Amino acid sequence: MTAHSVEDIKKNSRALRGTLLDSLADPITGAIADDDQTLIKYHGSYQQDDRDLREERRQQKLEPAYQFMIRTRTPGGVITPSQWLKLDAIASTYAERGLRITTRQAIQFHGIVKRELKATMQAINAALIDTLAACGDVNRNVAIAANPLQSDVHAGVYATAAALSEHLLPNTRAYHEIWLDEERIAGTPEQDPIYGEAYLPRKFKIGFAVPPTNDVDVFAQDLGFIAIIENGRVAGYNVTVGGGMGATHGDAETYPRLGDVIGFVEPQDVIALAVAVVTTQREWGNRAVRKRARLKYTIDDRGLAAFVAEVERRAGFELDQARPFHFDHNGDRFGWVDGHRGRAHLTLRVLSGRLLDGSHGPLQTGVREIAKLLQDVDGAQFRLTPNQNLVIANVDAAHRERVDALVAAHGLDTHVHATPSRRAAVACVALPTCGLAMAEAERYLPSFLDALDALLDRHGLRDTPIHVRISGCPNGCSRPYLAEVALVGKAPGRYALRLGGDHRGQRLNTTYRENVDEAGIVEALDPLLARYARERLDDERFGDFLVRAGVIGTPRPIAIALQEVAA
Ligand code: SRM
Ligand code: SF4
Repeated sequence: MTAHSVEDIKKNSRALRGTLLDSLADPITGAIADDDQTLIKYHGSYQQDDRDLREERRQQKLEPAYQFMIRTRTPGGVITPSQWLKLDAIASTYAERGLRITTRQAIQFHGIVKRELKATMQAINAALIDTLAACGDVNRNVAIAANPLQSDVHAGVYATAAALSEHLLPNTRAYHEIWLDEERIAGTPEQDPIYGEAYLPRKFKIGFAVPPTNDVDVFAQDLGFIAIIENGRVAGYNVTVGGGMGATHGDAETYPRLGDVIGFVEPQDVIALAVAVVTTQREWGNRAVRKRARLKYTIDDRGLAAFVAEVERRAGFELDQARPFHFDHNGDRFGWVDGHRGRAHLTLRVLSGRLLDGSHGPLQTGVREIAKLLQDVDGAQFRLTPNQNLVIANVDAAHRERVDALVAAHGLDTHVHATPSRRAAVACVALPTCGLAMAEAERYLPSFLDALDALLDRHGLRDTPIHVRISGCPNGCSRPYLAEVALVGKAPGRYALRLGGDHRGQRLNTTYRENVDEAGIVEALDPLLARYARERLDDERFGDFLVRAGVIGTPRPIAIALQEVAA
């Protein structure tokens, strides 16, 4: 529990400084002061404790095993091989459990102790990557279609999105003073023209999708941009607002929501439009009730038409009519894809995004070796995907075979032999680090997938892709409400089973069983998969079948206006 309300902490923080310097210097405890626990999020870090050790330490009358998670700000998850080598060294020196690719294309380091926090931050910055605004009530890491750079289209979308990410950074030197030893300037703290002194009412997320792939789950973003490609160039973007996943079990006031398509902007208007949306949410968002403070609730409380009118007033222009688009899936495409100018891109499967040497193979070492191989190859890139996978992008012909050899030698080739469902599955971090986890997710995924594979085998569905996502609580960090089959943690070993998402990220699933263990999940899925195997239409996906067959009742409608513009 923090001593003050989040709103007070933000307002009194002196542009995110708080007493962080004192907290870090305090040798008595591995923790930082309560209010600073809120503020450090804006610097890209969370105070956590190892929950596996909680009870043991309590019995020993020791304080919890305090440690910190650090999250990078890496728009679109783009990292050079040289930067990767630095991040890899940081993981080995300061963190536990390797490098963790997140569902928003960042790297998370877990298990950093307070006395090494500053050195870790400095090492990240020495790799020319920062962590500012990776968490907190500000715009977070901008998610960008991770499709390999097949064309100049992707490069253009990336440039627009990266510029927006920079534009929406909080205006403060606090980060540089606290972590990078920049000299402190006396006097009044900086004014922030976009965020003001109280920042946003809640976190804010932006994603750029490039059809036909919806890997960023654009309808789960507070603000989404869907690239409209005409004559081989980005003509502009359809704009979506009001997506979000988080909910609380048993509280109808909170719910996942799909974004609404509200119109079209040209590329040069993206930043002005985004600033108008952000500042409208800053003024209109619910600061009294934090669990109702996301943009999705602002829109539902005020009405979409009023919200759009205010955004247009602030932007100084009207949105054009949305243009047709079509998504065919929200997953990743694995293996090699040829790009332009003789370059190729390889998407690797990384189970739950965790790159660590261990029972799944020397995965961290393998990626390190690939980074060493490619560090001098002009334009070679690593890209983290929003499904927690890794793209080795822009590989020249001379290096392809050697990349393949390293992939095979280090067990990074699961995309070759895993079932389609195993390749597409996503799980959030959950235990032992997430303070909000009610059940396992990342650590449960491998054994749940074994159970699922056995079920699929029984019904001859081994090669049929079914999108599975697990979250350890209803906050929905794996975006489970969009999956065909989702487990949402309720208690240790128990989940809400939700069914009927559409594999394109355009339809929310619904609860099928409220509170079941693995046996209950298997029992529920078994007859449905049997029916699906018998009755499905050609190429019909499991989620679509469940809706057509009336198994899961009427799902929430797909996003307003999507019906009219989806091609
Ligand atoms: Fe998340 C909070 C992990 C993507 C919705 N999320 C957390 C915290 C920081 C727990 C906490 O507040 O103490 C988790 C840290 C766990 C740990 O030990 O590392 C956490 N969220 C993650 C990551 C690492 C999940 C993953 O396995 O990859 C993702 C990091 C993204 C990033 O790089 O920025 C992550 N979180 C998401 C997403 C998906 C997305 O953004 O596309 C969502 C759903 C979309 C949304 O925001 O609506 C999401 N996280 C939440 C929420 C619920 C917010 C809400 O509106 O109710 C919380 C809790 C909160 O904010 O109070 C939360
Ligand atoms: Fe933690 Fe819940 Fe997010 Fe999973 S969904 S990382 S358990 S907050």
